[in-house]
Amino acid sequence: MDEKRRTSCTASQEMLTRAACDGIETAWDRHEAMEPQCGYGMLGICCRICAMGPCRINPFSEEEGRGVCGATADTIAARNLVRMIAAGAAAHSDHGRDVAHTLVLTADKKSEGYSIKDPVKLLAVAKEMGIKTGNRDLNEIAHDVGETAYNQFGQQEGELIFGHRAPKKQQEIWRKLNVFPRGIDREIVEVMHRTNIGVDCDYKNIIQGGMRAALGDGWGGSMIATDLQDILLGSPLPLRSQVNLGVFKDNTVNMVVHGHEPVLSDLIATITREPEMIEAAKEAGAEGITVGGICCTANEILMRQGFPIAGNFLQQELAILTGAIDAMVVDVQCIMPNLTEVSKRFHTKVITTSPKAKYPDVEHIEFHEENAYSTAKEIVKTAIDNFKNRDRSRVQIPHEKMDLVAGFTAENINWILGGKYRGTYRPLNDAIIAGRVRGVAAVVGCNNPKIEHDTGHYQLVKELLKKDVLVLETGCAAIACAKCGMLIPESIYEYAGKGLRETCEAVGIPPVLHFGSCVDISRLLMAAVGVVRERGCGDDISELPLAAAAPEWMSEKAVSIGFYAVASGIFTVLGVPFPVLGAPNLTRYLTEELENIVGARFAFESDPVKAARLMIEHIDKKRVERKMRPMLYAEGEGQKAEAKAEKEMVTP
Ligand code: SF4
Ligand code: MSK
Repeated sequence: MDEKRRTSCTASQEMLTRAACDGIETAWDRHEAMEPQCGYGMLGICCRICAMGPCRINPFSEEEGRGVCGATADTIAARNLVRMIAAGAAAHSDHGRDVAHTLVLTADKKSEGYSIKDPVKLLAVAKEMGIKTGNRDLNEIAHDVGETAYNQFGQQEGELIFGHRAPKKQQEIWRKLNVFPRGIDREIVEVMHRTNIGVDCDYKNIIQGGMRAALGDGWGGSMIATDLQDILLGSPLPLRSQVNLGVFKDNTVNMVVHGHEPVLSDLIATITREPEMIEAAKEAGAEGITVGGICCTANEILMRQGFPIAGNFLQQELAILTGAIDAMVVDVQCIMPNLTEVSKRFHTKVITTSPKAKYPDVEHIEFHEENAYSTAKEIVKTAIDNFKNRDRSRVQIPHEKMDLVAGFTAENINWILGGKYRGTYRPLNDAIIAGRVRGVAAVVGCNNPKIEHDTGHYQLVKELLKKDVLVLETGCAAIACAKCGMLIPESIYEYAGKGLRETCEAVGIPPVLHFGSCVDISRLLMAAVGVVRERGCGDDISELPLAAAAPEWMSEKAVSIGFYAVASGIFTVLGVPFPVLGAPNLTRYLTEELENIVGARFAFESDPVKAARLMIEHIDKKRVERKMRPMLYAEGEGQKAEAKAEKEMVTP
């Protein structure tokens, strides 16, 4: 086994070596053991939707293959794909629903430990929802906002409120295509219905249904999650913190919070700073409490409170391998079942908290808003109590940790760009139009052992920065680039082309902006809306010099995100192809024809540098279409930056 081919993160390499020595299996081992993976599955041409199957289509046959019912490869692959959208949209949206529930309980004074932390955003969202504000009590308004958001899930007819935030031109496209989501749950249910045996078998129509469900995620469930979390937990502001496994200390109680929903982890993190808990940790022989996050729960508590990040998706097992984790508290999504097995080899307590996600033989401390503070305290105490069981001779914490700046939002970037008294995207639009900044890229998504860990993100972003593209990130992509030192303002000297460097220097921002968790991709949509509204770069999102990528995606949620991005007009490159390549017409539809329908399409490219070039080509095409100036500085300027970066930078 060569750890260096598995990950470019040296902290992870160290833990993989340890795992190999101790005979502990990780996702990489299991992925290798799984090879060769099922070709039918990868091509998307197996179907087990009904009991006449499973059916599979021979991709090498000259004749068109059909399942027992007569379904073709295009029908089968399209059905499989949109079922992935439905599952992904359901996950994001259920997250949003839970936050709406917490907001209502808080407004009704039935929750413990929460309050309205951002009244300004509350009033803004209330106004958008048509809720009276005036002299009304904030809690009354919050109740109505929570209820209105709640009702968006079950709405049967009409259009989702936040869909009206999209540029008018895009909304018109959605109406014409009949993909403007009516209600969040309704579109998910309809996808499940349409993909039953013997319902929808026109792959284009199946994709239309999937797109509608995905838009209900991006402009519905995810956006509700983001906005209501800001109201409840506070809107982020830029802050500095640290990232990678080296954030843990051998003399503190170490807790990992992992998953996606921050309502509990935000409280847990807050409580670890309370004097009573610090005292309890000291009594247990520790010098304090360290909380490090994994996956998007990490991004949430980083964005709002500055808690450090321990790692991204593929580092969850590795965190336990440090031997220094006293408790790993998980909520929902992206939690590997194998954590239980790794934890058995150390003293680490894995604690599940959601009634929706239990693991066999794992301690379950169930979270309910009504006693959230008490539950959070109980969990912190459990971690403190477990500190005494740590075997110090087995502690091996990698040294690697890196500074990062996070906390950007569509709202605060407005003020950062425009200045204290004039919130505006004008300086960004002007920099794009003048050819200082080539365009903007959104780089998001997971890790996947099929792609060298973090390298997909790092190489792609490095190429974009060199060519003066401003990068906005969320999720595990942001964590990967943060570990490489790209999320600090100083990184402009190592990575950015001259025009981008000048722009970031003038404003004082890093060239890669951390916009939060996966549901916060809704913030990226709103940033794109901000650029459209500022005028000059395009009249809808599809006209902007903007592209997106998910170089290492793995989750069904990423399929939903990809579809709402494309349906919103954003060209999207995927490092791992959708499982559709066995369906030629569907593949052509997704990667070519969609552009003439919604203004954007997908591309599949596993080489991150080639993927970045596809994005740059797209951005350049949009610049030409808008008759923008050629780039201000010759290519050579950026190349010099890259040479310098390669000489000086050691990838952590
Ligand atoms: Fe086979 Fe058709 Fe049933 Fe799918 S729906 S398993 S293709 S018979
Ligand atoms: S956590 S969905 S692995 S980005 Fe949002 Fe990371 Fe992907 Fe989970």
